[in-house]
Amino acid sequence: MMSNHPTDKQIQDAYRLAKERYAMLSVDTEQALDTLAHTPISLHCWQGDDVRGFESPDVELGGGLAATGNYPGRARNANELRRDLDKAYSLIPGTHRLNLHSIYAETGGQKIERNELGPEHFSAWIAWAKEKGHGIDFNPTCFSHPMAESGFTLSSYDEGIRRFWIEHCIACRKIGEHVGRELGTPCVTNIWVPDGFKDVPVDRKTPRMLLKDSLDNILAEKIDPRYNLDSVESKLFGIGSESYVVGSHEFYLGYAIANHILLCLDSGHFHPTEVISDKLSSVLMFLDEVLLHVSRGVRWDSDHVVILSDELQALAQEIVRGDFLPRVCIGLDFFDASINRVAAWVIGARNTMRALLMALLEPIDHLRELEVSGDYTARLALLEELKGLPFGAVWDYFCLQQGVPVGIGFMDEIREYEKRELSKRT
Ligand code: RNT
Ligand code: ZN
Repeated sequence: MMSNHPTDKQIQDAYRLAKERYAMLSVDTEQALDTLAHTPISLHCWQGDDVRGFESPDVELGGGLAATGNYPGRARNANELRRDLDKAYSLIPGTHRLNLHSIYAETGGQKIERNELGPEHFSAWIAWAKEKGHGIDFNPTCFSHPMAESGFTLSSYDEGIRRFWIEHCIACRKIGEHVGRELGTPCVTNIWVPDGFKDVPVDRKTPRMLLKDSLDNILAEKIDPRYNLDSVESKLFGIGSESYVVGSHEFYLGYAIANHILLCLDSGHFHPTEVISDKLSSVLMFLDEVLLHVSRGVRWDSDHVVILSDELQALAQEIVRGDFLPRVCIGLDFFDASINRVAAWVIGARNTMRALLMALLEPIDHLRELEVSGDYTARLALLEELKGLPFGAVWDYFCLQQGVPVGIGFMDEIREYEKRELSKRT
């Protein structure tokens, strides 16, 4: 009987042919794989537990976010979450980063207010990351908290509330600095706040002035960019903030440019037919670096698991064609509680890498020549032809080379892990 999975020899043979095929177009597959192997993806810890964190076992997700589904196996503590992440990383080729939220602090059962968090509350995460070779990125958590109940945090009309969240964000930057210093790779600390109105406001200006003032306070202290990089994430609307979001795209684009910080583009945070792929070459004209939250909205900012869609490919193409890889920090942001959560990470991360590989295998110089010379017929013909080239053989070989399961083989391990570990969590 034929085995379900290809043998190493089959993978190597297919790769050899694919390599020759790409070489005919002057595409160097070895170079593409080398670049891919050095491109980290920041895995968002919050897919593992439906954005709950460890502050309290009966926390309710706020900020207009929603993780729907009740698939068994959610991580209930830091050790479970790290174990799940270890499993996920072991099924994704390459070495990747971890994106942490402040609610994943380990305080030894003690209640520590968010504005009092310090690096010591993340020492286990840092030790684990050091051991496994992961960089860490960080996020203040300005939601799921009594002080965020009104729907406003950094732009609240209440000075006490504003102060609390300013202090929290300052604490987070310091944690980011510590993390970056410890791990020898800068930590991107990304600020997203849910602030906005359900119904049409009469004053769109004042909350934005307040947000700007809060950010100025948060960023007042300079931190060495070798350790911490600051980023701000915009949004169009959320549940409960359908009519107005203080931190809109224009607001943060302006803020990031004026203050030389990173802008975070989340693929789910724009109008349903608006895409972030087209924004990269514009914003990178004026910004040194951007952060991506690769996500997938379905009809709204629903944070579905990333699939190998046309838009994901367009995004990867823009990054690669523009030589932007060193200036784009790639992170994932989705939370699906209706499927195996470890598989969700693996599927989303592998798809993001597959899209990057497809982009790295383009004969970009030739395509550009066609465009510059005005031969749009040949450009279209070649672009369409490329879709049928054996990129899958190159991807399989990469997985083999990196020591992770080839193809759907990763699902065997997911099933085994579910049986051994996830199903025991009730
Ligand atoms: C919310 C933003 C934000 C969050 C995480 C949990 O709409 O996308 O990035 O998803 O901070
Ligand atoms: Zn996001």
